[in-house]
Amino acid sequence: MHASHHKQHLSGAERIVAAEKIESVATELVQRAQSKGCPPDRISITIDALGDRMPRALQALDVITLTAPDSDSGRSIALTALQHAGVSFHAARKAITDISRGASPSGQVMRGAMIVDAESGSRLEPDQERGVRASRFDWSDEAKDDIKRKLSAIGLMHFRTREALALATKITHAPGIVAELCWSDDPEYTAGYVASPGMGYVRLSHLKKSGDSNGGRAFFVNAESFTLAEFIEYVHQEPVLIVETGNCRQETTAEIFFAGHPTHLNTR
Ligand code: WAQ
Ligand code: MG
Repeated sequence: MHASHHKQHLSGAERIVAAEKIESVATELVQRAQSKGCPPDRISITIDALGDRMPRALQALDVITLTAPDSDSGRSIALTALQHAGVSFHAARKAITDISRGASPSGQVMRGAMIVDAESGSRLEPDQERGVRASRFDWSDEAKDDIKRKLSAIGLMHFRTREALALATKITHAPGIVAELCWSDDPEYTAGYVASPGMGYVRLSHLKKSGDSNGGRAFFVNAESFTLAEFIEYVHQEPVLIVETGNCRQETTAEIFFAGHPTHLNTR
């Protein structure tokens, strides 16, 4: 589902469901599109048959929250986390700046994600206005119940966390991926995350100030180990069903967390 107002992205959501659930899920998605503060003037729902393409079964990333009481501390920890994941200081800082300004060339929120060279910081997505949209991912019914329970136990009840964790899990399995950075474009939702195959889903409760309607996503890639076409095909087309959950740990400090991840910091 994708909802917009005057061609500006408002909200979107992705599902993988059994054929007999199509009607009820489509209704859910329309309700979702209309629940935004700003009423959309366009809601599109695209329904694709997966045919005999069996979804890839994945386990969700481990989840941890690092203490970040304001957006400055959150962004500074995100910068460190990205460097731990192998993103250069320059590329990480540039992506944070791009998202905070509205990453499309016209300075608006993108509907999809930037693809960023983890070393040089160059933008690689073919359409910088729109970005690339991850699609075709969802939780299995059992894993969804299980993750709701595990996230609730650490105080995380919002559907956004669950959906972002699903997206991040798909993306960390993409060919050539190094890390992902995200924060919401919802002005009231200040939380975001850095995710990588080695670190899991590292959540920060503040990556922007309340009231700020800029948000976005960056997929950092190692340009030597991947072809753009293969990466985009995976992001758009590969169906992923998350059938197993990971660990969901209590909030801790960045110092404690990074001490347990003695990776080389990419300081370039
Ligand atoms: N694929 C690629 N990029 C996307 C997609 C997608 N399917 N959906 C959204 N984006 C981009 C787009 O630029 C949005 O502006 C931006 O990401 C943020 O999207 O643990 O709600 O749907 O509680 O606003 C982070 C969760 C919430 C933190 C993320 O993102 C937590 C969120 P939103
Ligand atoms: Mg949004």
